Amino acid sequence: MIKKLDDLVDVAKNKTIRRIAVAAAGDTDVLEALKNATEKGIVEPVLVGDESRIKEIAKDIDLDLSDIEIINIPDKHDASVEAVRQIREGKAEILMKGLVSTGVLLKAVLDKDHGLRKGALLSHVAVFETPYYHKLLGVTDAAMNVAPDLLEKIDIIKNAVDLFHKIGNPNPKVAIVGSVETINPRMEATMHAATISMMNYRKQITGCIIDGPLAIDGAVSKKASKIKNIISDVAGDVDIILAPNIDGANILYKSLNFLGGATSASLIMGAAVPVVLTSRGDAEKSKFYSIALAAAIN
Ligand code: COD
Repeated sequence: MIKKLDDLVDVAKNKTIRRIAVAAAGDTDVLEALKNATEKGIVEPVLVGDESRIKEIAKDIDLDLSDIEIINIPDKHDASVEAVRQIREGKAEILMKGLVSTGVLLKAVLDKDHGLRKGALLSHVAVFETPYYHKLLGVTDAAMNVAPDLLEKIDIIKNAVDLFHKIGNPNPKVAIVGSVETINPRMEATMHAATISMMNYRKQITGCIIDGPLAIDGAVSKKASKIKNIISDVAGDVDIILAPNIDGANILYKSLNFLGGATSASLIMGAAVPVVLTSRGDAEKSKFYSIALAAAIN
């Protein structure tokens, strides 16, 4: 089982080198992360974007472009469409977001005729390593599904569980979190949590152990769950946190990174290939680990 983000690098190194198509690649952090991943023999980039800007940055960061393909498309929308086309034509096996807004790239990915949908719901999963938690911690969905309904939450859990299976955890513990541990019919998230937990208990959702509603303290801390008298296989030992909506997940994601001393790796799951989708504020290291995660599971 993968215990640290560095382990992802070792797994990825032992696989065939993956080609990664980067949409709007003219960004210093993105090119730094790709340089690092290329030097470690994890990926082979295809850079789609503004060629003169890419060359300028490459010079600044000492990135050797002689063996790297560049497709000169300065427009960010068109660059996203082309990067997706590279995947569809089998020229690359991982897609990465560069300096383009999440919405623009995701629309290219979701395009009915020319995108990368395979029938499943697509969702974002982030995996964190923090000194304040005893193992890797998944958080979903901080970047794609804005206000998931009950069925979408089940699909979001399945995508996160699929990712954890792929990194060697055969039965991850999932906490559906909100503000309370009790069911309040006025709080829809608690009704969703109770329904999904019972579906898991009745084996309608398998491959994981789900409990909710839980508040975040009980989910991550054995001590807090004891004080609150919560009897649960998940409480204090959670692997994956499902937030009630994009705001909750995004606040948790950024709090872990900016206040919780965490480093993360994140992907969009559920598409034909993994999509590396980090936010502009993420550190280069997180972008690098996201590439390693995509290569490790692909
Ligand atoms: N999985 C699969 N299919 C989807 C999904 C999904 N998650 N979302 C939409 N679709 C399909 C729909 O069924 C439809 O067929 C088509 O795609 C278009 O759907 P719309 O009109 O609802 O979606 P869009 O194109 O307007 O927007 C989709 C986005 C993902 C861009 C949108 O949901 C969005 O903006 N999400 C938040 C992105 C964001 O701002 N993140 C910020 C944090 S970094």
